[in-house]
Amino acid sequence: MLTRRSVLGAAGAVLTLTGSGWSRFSASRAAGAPVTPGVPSGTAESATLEALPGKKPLIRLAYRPPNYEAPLDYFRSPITPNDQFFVRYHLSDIPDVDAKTYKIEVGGDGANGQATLTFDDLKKLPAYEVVAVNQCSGNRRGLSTPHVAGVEWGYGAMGCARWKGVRLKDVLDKVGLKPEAVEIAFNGADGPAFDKTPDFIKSLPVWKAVDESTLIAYEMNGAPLPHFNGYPARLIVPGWTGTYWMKHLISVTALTKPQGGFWMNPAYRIPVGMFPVVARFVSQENATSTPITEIVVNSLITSHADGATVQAGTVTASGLAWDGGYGIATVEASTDGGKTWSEATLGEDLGRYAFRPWSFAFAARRGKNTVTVKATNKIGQTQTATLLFNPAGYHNNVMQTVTLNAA
Ligand SMILES: Nc1nc2c(c(=O)[nH]1)N[C@H]1C(S)=C(S)[C@@H](COP(=O)(O)O)O[C@H]1N2
Ligand SMILES: [Mo]
Repeated sequence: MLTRRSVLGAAGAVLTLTGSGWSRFSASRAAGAPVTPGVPSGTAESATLEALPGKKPLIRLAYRPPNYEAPLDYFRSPITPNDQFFVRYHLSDIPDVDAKTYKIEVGGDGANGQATLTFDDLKKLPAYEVVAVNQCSGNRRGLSTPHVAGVEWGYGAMGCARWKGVRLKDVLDKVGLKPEAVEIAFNGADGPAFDKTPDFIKSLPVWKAVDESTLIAYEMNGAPLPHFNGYPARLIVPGWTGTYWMKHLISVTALTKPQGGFWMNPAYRIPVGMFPVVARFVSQENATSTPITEIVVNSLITSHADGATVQAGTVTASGLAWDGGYGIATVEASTDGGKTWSEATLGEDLGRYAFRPWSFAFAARRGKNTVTVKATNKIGQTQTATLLFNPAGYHNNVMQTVTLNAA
C-alpha cells in the first residue's frame, strides 16, 4: 500500500496529499460553510466549503476519509450535477482506478463458476438507465436530538442522477447462481489506510441484486463517473440507501451464507419495529435489529433557507420529495404549523426512484411566516412529525419547517 502525507498550507488554504488516488487532490478551502441549522455546534464551527478536484465547493465534514455534503442551493433541480454530488467514504485509501486495467471478479460459493470482467466487457453488455436518488443512511444525522456519534450530516448527503450501466443480473448470469445462494457481496477498490477500520464490504439479498433496476453503472448524467463517486464503475441500488451503492466495484461474490463483518452488523442497522420495512433483508435480520434498506419518504424545501427574507405577497416555496421507489403521491404544505394542509404542485416525474420537484405558492404576511412540508408516497407512507430516535441517527424524515421573514 502506498504511503501518503498530508500537507496543510500555512494559512490552511491549500491541502495536498500525495500517494495513490490523492495525487490530484488539491482543494481550496473557505471558512464559514452553509451548514444545515441544527447540526452540532462543533460541526458548524469546523465545517468548511471546499472544492475537491472536479467538484464545485461542498461542505466538508471530514477530510480523511472524505465526507462532503452538498449545500441546500444545489438541490434546486431534480438532477444533481456530477460536480455538485456529495462524497462519502468510510476508508481513506482511495486509489485512482485506471479503466484500462480495471476488472470485476465475479464468483463465490453461491455461483456455478467464476468470471473476470474488464471495463470493455461491461460496455459490451446491454445498457440500461435509471434516474435514482443516492442518499446516505445517515443523511440528517446531525439533526438528531440528542446528537449521536457519526458524520454529522445535515440535509445534503444525497443526490439524484441519471445512471447508465449494465444490469447486475446480466453480470451474475455470466456465472450462474446456485439455488442455495442467499446474498451477493460487493467490495470496492478502496481500503483502510493506517487505521484498523475493517474493509468496506456490503451485501444484498439475491432478490434485490437481480432486480432489473439494480445496475453496475459506468455513467452518471451522461459522463463517466467522477473519481469521488466511484470511477470507473459502481453499484446502483435504486430505492435503497447509499451504503449498498459500492463505488470502484471490484468484486461480486455470490454467497450461500450471510455476509458477516462490521459494515453489515453492527453498522447500518435499525431497531426492529421502529420503521416500516417493506423490503426485507431476511438473511440479515435478528431479534433486535435489521439492516437499513429502503429510503423513507421525505421532502426538502430548497428554494429558501430557514430564516430567509422574502417580500410580503405571493411567495413560491419549492423543493424536492423522494422515497424508496413507490413514487411520490402528494406533497402538502402548511402555513399554520400543521393545522391545515394544501396540496403543492408536483413537477416533472423522472421515474419512481427520482427526486420529484414540487412548488407551493402562498400569501406571505409582513413578519414571520412558516412553511411546513409533508410528502406521502403511493403506498401511503408519510413523514413523521417528531424524530424516531435511533442510536445511529438513520431514517430522519421529520417534516421540515422554514421560517420566512416577510418585509
Ligand atoms: N467503495 C466504497 N463504496 C461506497 C462507500 C465506501 O466507503 N467505499 N460508501 C457508501 C456509502 S455509505 C454511501 S452513502 C455512498 C455515497 O456515494 P457517493 O460518495 O457517490 O455520494 O457510497 C457507498 N459506496
Ligand atoms: Mo452512507
